Amino acid sequence: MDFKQKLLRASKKNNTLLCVGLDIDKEKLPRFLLDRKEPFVEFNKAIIDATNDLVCAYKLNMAFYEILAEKAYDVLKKTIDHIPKDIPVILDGKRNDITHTAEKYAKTIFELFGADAATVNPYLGFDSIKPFLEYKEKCTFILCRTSNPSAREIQDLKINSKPLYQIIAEKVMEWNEYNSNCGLVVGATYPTELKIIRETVGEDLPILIPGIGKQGGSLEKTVKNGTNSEGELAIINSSRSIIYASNNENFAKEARKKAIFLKEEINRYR
Ligand code: NUP
Repeated sequence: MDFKQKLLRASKKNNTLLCVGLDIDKEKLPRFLLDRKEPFVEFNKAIIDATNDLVCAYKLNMAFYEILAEKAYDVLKKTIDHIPKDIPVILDGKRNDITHTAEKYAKTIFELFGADAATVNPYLGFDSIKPFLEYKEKCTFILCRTSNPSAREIQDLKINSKPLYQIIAEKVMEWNEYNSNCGLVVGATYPTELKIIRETVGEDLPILIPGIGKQGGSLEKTVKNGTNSEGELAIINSSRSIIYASNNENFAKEARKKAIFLKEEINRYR
């Protein structure tokens, strides 16, 4: 089963477009967990157990793991191993390079960690992304319009009167013919651009959409502009507002409540 099939199955089974972001952070973790032997693994397992019937995917940003130094890969691997096998895992590293280096990044993400999807940067062009696309059953999400305030600085630059982010979307459609395993990353904080991008790429491309919750993206516009005509293939990520809903003993229960709320809000607009 390839990524898109796995995503659509999980999404249908749980009736959801919600992706929970497991961005662990010592500063935000419930204090009482810090005395435990494996606080981060324990935290992630509790969040996964409390939310896996509400999500279509989990996303782990590598930054929050690598900062754990020698424990990083252990926590990352144990977390991924705990995620039910029918739910896709996106490893968000935005890392690619010249071909022979990119091959190592792709191998680490897809083989060592067994993730179902990765995020990469389009700036280096096709040969930096091709090693990821060689994994035919996996998905490679290419940054198109990021959610941060300075995104306009580069991504709105016009070439022959077309903004760069739109050119990237068109380019990815060319790259995608290789194996049909590309997706795009588009921030919820830019709903107008999200609409243009969905129109540009059509019905079949999954779009990973971070930026709701703490970053302030509109949920209604995200759903309406980011899904295809069947209300599918938008993966709407929320990290901090779900996993840090509470930092008490009841943190997992509160995360579940927040995830239910977001899942239902999203479904209202589908
Ligand atoms: O454009 C992007 N914006 C963004 O926030 C691309 C991303 N990959 N992200 C990531 O999504 C970000 O690094 C973090 O892991 C997550 C958003 O987290 P939160 O704002 O929901 O807490």
